Amino acid sequence: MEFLSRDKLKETIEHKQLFIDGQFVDSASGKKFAAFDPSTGETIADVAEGDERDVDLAVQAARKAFEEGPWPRLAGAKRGKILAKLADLMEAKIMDLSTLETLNNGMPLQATMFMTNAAIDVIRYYGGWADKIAGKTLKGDGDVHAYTLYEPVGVVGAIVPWNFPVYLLVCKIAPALVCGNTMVVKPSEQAPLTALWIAKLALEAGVPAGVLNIVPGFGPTAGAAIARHMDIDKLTFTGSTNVGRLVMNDAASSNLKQVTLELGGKSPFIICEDANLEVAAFFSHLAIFFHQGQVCLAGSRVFVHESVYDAFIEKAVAMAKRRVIGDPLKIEVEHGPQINQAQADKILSYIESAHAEGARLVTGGKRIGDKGFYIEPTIFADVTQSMTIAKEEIFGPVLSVLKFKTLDEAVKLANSTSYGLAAAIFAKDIDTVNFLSRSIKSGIVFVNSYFSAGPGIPFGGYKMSGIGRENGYEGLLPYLQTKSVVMPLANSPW
Ligand code: TXE
Repeated sequence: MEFLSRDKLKETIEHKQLFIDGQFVDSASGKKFAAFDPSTGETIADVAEGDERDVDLAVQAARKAFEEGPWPRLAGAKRGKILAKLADLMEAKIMDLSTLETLNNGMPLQATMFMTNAAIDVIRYYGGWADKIAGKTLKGDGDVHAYTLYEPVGVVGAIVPWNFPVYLLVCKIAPALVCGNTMVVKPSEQAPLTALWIAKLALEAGVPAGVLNIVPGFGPTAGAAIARHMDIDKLTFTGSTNVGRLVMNDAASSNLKQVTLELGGKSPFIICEDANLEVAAFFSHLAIFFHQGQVCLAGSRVFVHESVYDAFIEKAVAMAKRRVIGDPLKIEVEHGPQINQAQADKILSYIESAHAEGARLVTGGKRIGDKGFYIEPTIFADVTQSMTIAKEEIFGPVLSVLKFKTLDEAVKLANSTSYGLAAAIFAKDIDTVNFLSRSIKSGIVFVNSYFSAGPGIPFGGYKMSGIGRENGYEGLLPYLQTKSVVMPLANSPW
């Protein structure tokens, strides 16, 4: 497949300003920041840098659109139709959107296409809920008639990270908008470009001006302004556990806005003695190396039964060595750069710590070249629970392989982390599968598979991996207020 050169691609980037009240505008300060291409380290666009003043303008537009505009008052089916149109517009541009995403965040184009498709599925899924969001008739005490109304929460602030800028944006805007909320979104300063384009497509699809506002900028300025804003009713955040704690504090110390958090992970794979090792190695490879390990549910710890430990490592190493590394814009490439120098340095320091603490490197372990931020797919064997790489989120292509003897030991090891986002079990025995899936403390458990969720499956964290769920029916609930209406009931025949 032929693609435009990087220079030509840069020229096609249209939307670099803030998107407030249906218009692209410069920031109040007039400042700009550089968006980079992680595979070269070069600037691809100068983007308007929003701060507290811009967030305030965006909130005013969102508030007006909520209190006075048609959006929350539209029949649900109409909002659904508009979301379906947005999905169609994104689908028509899927190649261009995915290319821009890859240019700005280094995710291999084959993975980006998959994720953009997944994002479109999420929009269609939530569009389908539009005319089905309804309360219940309730049984009160005595002669009482009561029912619940589901109402939109109001103005939603969303803070989005860089690893899946389109997909994670959509996991927030699709459910929030379908419920009738209005929004102020801050994309990551590392990868702000696709969010601006989607805002434009949303306007074209019929989302009224002021309903979806996008303010690119930095965390401590624009991000904190959203978390602290007194007129934002709800905050939804995806990012690091540390910043999750900060924004929750900000939400609490300002107006106690409701908070949903999707944070880090250290997801375990448990590979039992009766597992199909080919299948286990395939999914483990995908789970740790997809997007260079920059995935909240990366399968970064693999616990393998001692009887199949060596055989698993042999397969895992062979697959890692075959991985095609290179320019993420080339469709055959599976492994691109890390997002930036800071993340690459952090990953390399984890690799050093693994050497120092006695883990056995079986493949990878080095930076590749000096242009862009490439790191080899890396696997450490003989990792023990006390080592730093077994405990902390690395957010890079580094797999820790540990050994277990009994299922009880596997559960104990898998659960001995402050995270609880996802897990995988590879086994054929149904009793083993049932025991493990009920014992593991995580928001999602995959059996003999991984990543195969789809928009109808709720996703979110136990423990310090987060609060609340995205996707599925549960993903709607954070964007709704439940109001109970209660009245006396006279002359009821029942
Ligand atoms: O995340 P940050 P970073 C983890 C992963 C990674 C680490 C650091 O371990 O190595 O986080 O990545 C905004 N108030 N994940 O630094 O800083 C920021 O601008 C309000 C896991 O990129 O958490 C961006 O929009 N907002 C994760 C968003 O928060 C603030 C995905 C996330 O940035 C802020 C990404 C502040 N004070 C990283 N400071 C996942 N769960 O998938 C920053 N932000």
